[in-house]
Order: sequence, then structure tokens, then C-alpha cells
Amino acid sequence: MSYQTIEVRNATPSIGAEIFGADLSKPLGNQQFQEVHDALMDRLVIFFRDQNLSPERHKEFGLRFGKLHVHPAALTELPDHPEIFVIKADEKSKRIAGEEWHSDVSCDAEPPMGSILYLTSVPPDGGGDTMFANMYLAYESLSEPIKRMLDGMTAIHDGEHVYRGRYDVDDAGKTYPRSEHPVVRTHPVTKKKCLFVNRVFTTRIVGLKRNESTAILEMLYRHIETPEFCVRFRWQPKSIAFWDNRCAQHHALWDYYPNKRYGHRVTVCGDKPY
Ligand SMILES: O=C(O)CCC(=O)C(=O)O
Repeated sequence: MSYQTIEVRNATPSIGAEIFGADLSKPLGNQQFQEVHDALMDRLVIFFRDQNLSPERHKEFGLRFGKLHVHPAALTELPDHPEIFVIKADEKSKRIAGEEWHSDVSCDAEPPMGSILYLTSVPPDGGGDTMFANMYLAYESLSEPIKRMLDGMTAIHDGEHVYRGRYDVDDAGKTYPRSEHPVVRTHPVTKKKCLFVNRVFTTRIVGLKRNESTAILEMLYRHIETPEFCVRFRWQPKSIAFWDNRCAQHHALWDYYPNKRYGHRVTVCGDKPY
């Protein structure tokens, strides 16, 4: 890849890059937008530092990449911005978002294409890093017999056990998304295959006996976490991570209790996996 308006410094050989030369507080020109998009396609997750992003600008930046997603379960904490999902933890938290490896809201029929997380407050003594893993590499490094077995299989992704009662809202009578997706999906832009099952939402592989499904999913979940597929991002206030949910999974580390961590996430809609 060659870039004219930004500098892209890879964070590891397999995933992640830090982007220099883009000021996201201002609208991006077409050339720079294309280069940021290309860097995301190439690196799966991109990082920016020292950005000043109001909720309005955050949404405008997300809108360059597609329609904005509204979370199916969380109460919006910013009444004027239902598209902003607040990420926060403090001494009162009993859990945080993203403590297990996952792809955002994969229970949706059309799961999000990408998520743009902007943190303004990070724990004072360190901690609170986010890990990202490359799902192309996870697929490609499986043996041929396992690839053949998984190609053509589908799995159920369910929001019920994840979201029911989670956000302290009365959700009696509410139904949460549940969808069937290919275990191996094709990325709509790069056309490459990637693994698309995750510990948070995927409950079973369709057509297998329960113990077969559990064993295969557990094998895949452990495989997905292989350190060589991963990058670990250390946040600073005003950092941004923008990840492609179609080909990357992530895991937020909660090693900083009772300290505070706060930010806003804008999520870009995606399409039906195939
Ligand atoms: O807080 C983070 O670093 C990520 C949280 C998360 O998993 C998410 O926004 O999907």
C-alpha cells in the first residue's frame, strides 16, 4: 500500500497500524478518507492519537464509512446521540463491555462493519489495554481438513444470554437478535475468508450434536486467541481504535478496577455475512 496523505506504521507484522497525519476533528478530504479506509482494510484495526472528537464529529467520521448502528440493548446515555455507545468502568462497575473475545453484535442479522472507539479517560496506573486478533490468519492457519470441514457450516449467534438484564433496563417482553451466520465468512471488500465465530455470541454450530459443536467451538476459540494473531493497544486519553468487525475480534482487559476508564463508541452498520 502507498499513502500520500497519511503515514501508516504497522504495530505488528499481522495486524494493527498507527495512523499519523490525519486530524479527525475536521472533515476528511476524499483522498485522505480513501487512504484511511485502505489502511483499515489492510491492517484490520487502526489507531490514532491525540484526536479531539466531539460526539458530532465522531458520528460524522463514522458516517463516511456507512450508516450508524444503534445498539440493540444499551440505554443511550447521551440522549441527543443514540448512536453513541458509552464505554465506561469505575469503582461501581460489576462488569465491562467486551471482557471476552468477540466481534461486535454478531447476533445481528447484519452485524456491524466496524467500530470506532474514542477514549477520553484512561486508568492512571496503566491497564485497560484492548487486544485485537486477525481472523484471516486464524482461518488461513487451520489445517486443510479442518478448513474443509468448516467451509459451508453455519452457526447461531444469540444476543439473549448476553443482553438480558445486562444494562439495568426493564427488558421484559423484549426480544434480542439471534442470527445464523457462516462459520467462515468472505470479507465483502478484500474477498478473503475469515473465521466468524466468537465466545460471546456464538452458541452452536448448526447440524452438529451438542458435544461435537461445543468441542469444535472451544477448539476454534482457543485458536483465535493465538498470540501471533494479536496486537495489544495501549490507550492514552484522546486515542482512537477503529476496527473491522468482519475480520477482527477484540478483547477489552479489565485489570484496572477500581480505576476509571471512559469513552464513546460509534459503530458502523454492516451487511449480511456470506
Ligand atoms: O473498551 C474497549 O476497549 C472495547 C470494548 C468493547 O469490547 C467494545 O466496544 O466492543
